[in-house]
Amino acid sequence: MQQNQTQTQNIVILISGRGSNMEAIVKSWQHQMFPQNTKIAAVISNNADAAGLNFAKQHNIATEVLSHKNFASRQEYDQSLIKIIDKYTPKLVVLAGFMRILSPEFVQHYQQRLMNIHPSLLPSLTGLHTHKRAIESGLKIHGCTVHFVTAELDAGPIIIQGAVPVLPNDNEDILAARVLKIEHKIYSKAIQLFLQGKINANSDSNNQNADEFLIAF
Ligand code: NHR
Ligand code: GAR
Repeated sequence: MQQNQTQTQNIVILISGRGSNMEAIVKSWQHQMFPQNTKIAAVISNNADAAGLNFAKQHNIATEVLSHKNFASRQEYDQSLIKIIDKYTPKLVVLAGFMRILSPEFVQHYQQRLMNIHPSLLPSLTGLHTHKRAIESGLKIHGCTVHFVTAELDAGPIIIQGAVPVLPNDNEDILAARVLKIEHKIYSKAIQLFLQGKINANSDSNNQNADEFLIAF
């Protein structure tokens, strides 16, 4: 037990592009928002051109690229991805703008320790192009959700949500930027709660932290 408490809690972050959520998490780590024994062990991308890889390198975080284009099936890709991720013995795997749907086998392997951020107030607006759809459907409130990942897309247990208004002159980009600012806050908060042992993927007791679970701006 003693050993468990002092053992490093490794985080592996998966990205596909810009990586601004990953940056926000790295900055939170540098500002010691997470328990002392936390380490951001690696940033992994399916896309060699992901801008976020440069930021990770500059911060001396290990980076890896595994392109899905070289694989015949999703299952084979996911098995190779698992091998790379597991080199870093993660306590938590974080999807931060990772744009590949993950197979049930992958999700099972990281059961209870796989998180995603989705740019909508789930269960509304699952899938892609959420900001456009929020505007088109006339929503007045929109936002983002951190959830544990299950095999069913965007349907795993919700950890924390942040809400923003949709304003009359919004377009997709303006709204996306307003939501993104909140994403950067709630993702670190969710990771903090998890690494502090305050939440898990199958507990109603998550609600005991309810005041920390909804952030509105
Ligand atoms: N995997 C599972 N099993 N469950 C979830 O909830 C997942 C997931 C993988 C990624 C992030 C996600 C989101 O929050 C996520 C959640 C990509 C797609 C997608 O359609 C959908 C949802 C999410 C990420 N991807 C296409 C694909 O064929 C590729 C699109 C592209 O390359 O631009 O994988 O919304
Ligand atoms: C974020 O808005 C994230 O919520 C969204 O992509 C953006 C990635 O930005 N994720 C999805 O749409 C998942 N389907 P980032 O690379 O700057 O973190």
